[in-house]
Amino acid sequence: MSKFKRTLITTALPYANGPIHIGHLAGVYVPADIYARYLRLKKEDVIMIGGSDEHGVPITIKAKNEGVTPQDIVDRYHEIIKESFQKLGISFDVYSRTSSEIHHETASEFFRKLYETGKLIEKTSEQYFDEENKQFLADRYIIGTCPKCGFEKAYGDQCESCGTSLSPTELINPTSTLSGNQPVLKETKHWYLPLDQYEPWLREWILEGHKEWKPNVYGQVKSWIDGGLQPRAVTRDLEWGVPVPVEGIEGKVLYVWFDAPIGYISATKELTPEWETYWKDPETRMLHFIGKDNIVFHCIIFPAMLKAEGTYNLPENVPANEFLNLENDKISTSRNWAVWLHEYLEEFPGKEDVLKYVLTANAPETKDNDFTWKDFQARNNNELVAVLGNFVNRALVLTQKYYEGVIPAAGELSDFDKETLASISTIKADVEKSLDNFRIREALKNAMDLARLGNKYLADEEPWKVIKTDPERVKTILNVCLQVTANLTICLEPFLPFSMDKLRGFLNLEKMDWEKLGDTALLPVGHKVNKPELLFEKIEDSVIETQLQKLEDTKKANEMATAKAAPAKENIEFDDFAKMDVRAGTVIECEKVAKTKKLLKLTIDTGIDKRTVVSGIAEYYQPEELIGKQVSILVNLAPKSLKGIESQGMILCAENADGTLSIVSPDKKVKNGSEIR
Ligand code: B3M
Ligand code: ZN
Repeated sequence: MSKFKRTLITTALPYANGPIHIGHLAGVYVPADIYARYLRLKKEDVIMIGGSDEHGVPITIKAKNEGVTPQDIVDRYHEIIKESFQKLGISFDVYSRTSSEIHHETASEFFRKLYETGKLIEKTSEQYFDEENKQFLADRYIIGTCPKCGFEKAYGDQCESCGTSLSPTELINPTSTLSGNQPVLKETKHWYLPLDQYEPWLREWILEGHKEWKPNVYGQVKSWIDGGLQPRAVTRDLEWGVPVPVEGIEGKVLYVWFDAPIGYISATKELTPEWETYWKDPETRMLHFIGKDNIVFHCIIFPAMLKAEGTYNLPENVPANEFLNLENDKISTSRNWAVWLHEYLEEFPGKEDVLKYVLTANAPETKDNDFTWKDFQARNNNELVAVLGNFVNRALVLTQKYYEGVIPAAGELSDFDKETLASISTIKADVEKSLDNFRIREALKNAMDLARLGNKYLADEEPWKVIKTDPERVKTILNVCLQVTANLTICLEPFLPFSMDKLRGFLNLEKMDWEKLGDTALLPVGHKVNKPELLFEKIEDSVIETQLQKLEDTKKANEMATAKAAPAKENIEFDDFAKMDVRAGTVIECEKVAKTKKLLKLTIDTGIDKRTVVSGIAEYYQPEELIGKQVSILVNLAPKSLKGIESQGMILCAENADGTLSIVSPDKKVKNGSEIR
């Protein structure tokens, strides 16, 4: 690890205003976890930091909407998030939270130091104020028309329709979401970090000094710097957050993006009294694992804060990922378009590693990527089950069958045996190279090559055939297979920790260090292995269909929520309306029309007569449930033949926003034939 003695891994602190979804996992926590596990396996000094980001305006808005306190909101989600991470096996050394006392102290102290050493600029500016509620409005509390695209509900900081970032004074017709009134501009004092002053230093440190950073990260940083940096306010007029620690200042808190990254420091303090070694010793290497929307904060603003403070290390690398989409659509909390971790854990018990595997195999490392349930199923069935599981299972079952589970001694090795065993070290080097360069997806592929190698070796050697002609040779074949299997428990440990634990159980083997990977005598002759179970299970189509149906339902619900009623038709006279003869009638017979999906044939007692009507409601009603039901029927509609049946009237239905039909019935039972008008 060259000039470094230890590694501090930070993972973006998720906002505690909603649960974790696969986008968070693929972007940040799964790759960070793999990397941390890898370093631990190499016996390096590493800690992995996590925690909930519990400040910020969206949390206060959610609290207001639910009529609870912001603390209630963050208490709720912090627990959900923490528990789901733990169940997935994300191996934080500490999972802290920014509403904690230690964090408030740490963040205040950090601010005070910048304030006292003159690193902040004090500036008074005009900001929107809600006179009814007597408070300054956070950007998110102001909506108005976007000056770029005309969308009427753009926020003070961003238009969600066209994506432009805005400042509140750019909005046309600004409105306070608290009172619904037009806010007024009023003077307020804030503290700013003069980012412009750090520009030359940032250029040198990153643009010159860190050309090795991922192109997506480097490119974004460069365009921010080239665009010109402006002083950035680090305080806000709000109640919820870390109070500004300046005498006589009230009703102001630290900007959430000022306090949140300091949360990494607070969490380290919570973890260990040695926290300063991890933050200040130049022999510590700091890595920030984040998603691409956090790049500017971790590569420009937080480093400028650290530089201003003066005693801290700077990040050595920021391996940020791009975004993961879900079934070709952007993951969105507000539209509920996501696979939620806590739901996955309930619906797929024992399949924690499968999710991590798929998210890694398909990680959005260099570009946005798409998660689909079909791909999830295919990767499980064709890779984890058919390659890894299959190889391991055959090797172990044959060992039981031929040698009662005792590792046989190898005879003389063939060239192919030697080549196979030698490949383990090559694969080890490949995995290391990929991981060392944060190419986690490639590293997983390299590691799986070992399973592919074993599987191919077994298929080529066919011990189940050789046993009939040359039983001595089979001992060698299985010894080779078992050594490969034992090596797999090391090679795949960072990626599939639960499964490798299980596999070590089958092999009756202790956990081994990375250093052992490549050793071709991990299982001594005479060692007894246990009876194996299946390492992975096939995922059936029906399971995937259930998930797709769930997403389909979400889509429908979203369409319903956003659907607008059609505008009213042109006016008519009462006489026009009176031409329609609508009556209450009762269904006395009902059946499906053969060879159609949509049609029902009904016999209706209209009070005038008993007549046949064909109606397109078969997808929404079972014939049995309609018998005896009173409906509204248009009785003077000219008869029409449908599928050879004459339909004498029409049953009135309300068409829902999603196109489904609902029969309109008299609210109380009335005499058949009653006129409806
Ligand atoms: N809470 C933003 C996010 O979840 C944020 C990260 C803070 S890291 C210090 O995108
Ligand atoms: Zn817009």
